[in-house]
Amino acid sequence: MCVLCCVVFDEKSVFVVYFDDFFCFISEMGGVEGLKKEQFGRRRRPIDYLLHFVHTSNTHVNMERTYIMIKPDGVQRGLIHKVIERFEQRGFYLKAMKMQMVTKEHAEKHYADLSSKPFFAGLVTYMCSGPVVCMVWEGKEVVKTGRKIIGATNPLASEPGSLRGDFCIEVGRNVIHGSDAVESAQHEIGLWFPEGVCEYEHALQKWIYE
Ligand code: DAT
Ligand code: MG
Repeated sequence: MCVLCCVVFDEKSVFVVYFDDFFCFISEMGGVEGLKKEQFGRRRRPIDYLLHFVHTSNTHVNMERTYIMIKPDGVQRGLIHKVIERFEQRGFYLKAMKMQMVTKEHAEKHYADLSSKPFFAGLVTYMCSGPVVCMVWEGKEVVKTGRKIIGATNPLASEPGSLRGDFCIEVGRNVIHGSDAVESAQHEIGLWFPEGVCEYEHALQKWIYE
């Protein structure tokens, strides 16, 4: 077996491609899960697989991930499907999802940057008042676009057509959370999904991205 090439997508993702007459292996180096290996049969030439991998890779340079959370009021009001629909129909990929109760400590960590605000205690109580639905969505500029889909913090200032603009009135019952920057998204995804997200091939990639 010999090394075909080494592809560096960003500082977190280095892929080494090995091949021989029979198989092509893609090894992800430095990932938390260790070696990720995929095996392909005789009929697929390694170079075809490499091109396919580059085109469909979820570590494509323009791809981002954001942390989206349906808050307890959104869950109780039956708005889970509305949130998923808006992100899914736009062409973003769902990478992780779970429902859970939130502990006070976890809510305080999530909103740590707001700890000095007078509404902080009420915000934490609200976040712990029922289950939330936690999600990771992926796509080109999904952080910024996700914020547009969600709308302004104060629902009364949110445009109709945004989730907050369509489904709520009060800032303290604004249905949904979305990361506000790529860095905060990375931090929040780590906080809510320490187990990692679901890595899979996106069948519609070439119909959504050129
Ligand atoms: P966003 O959720 O749009 O990112 P944020 O991060 O500034 O807004 O605040 C987090 C949450 O805190 C927000 O969704 C609702 C609550 N909040 C913000 N400002 C508030 C205020 N002035 N009074 C009451 N709750 C507020
Ligand atoms: Mg925020």
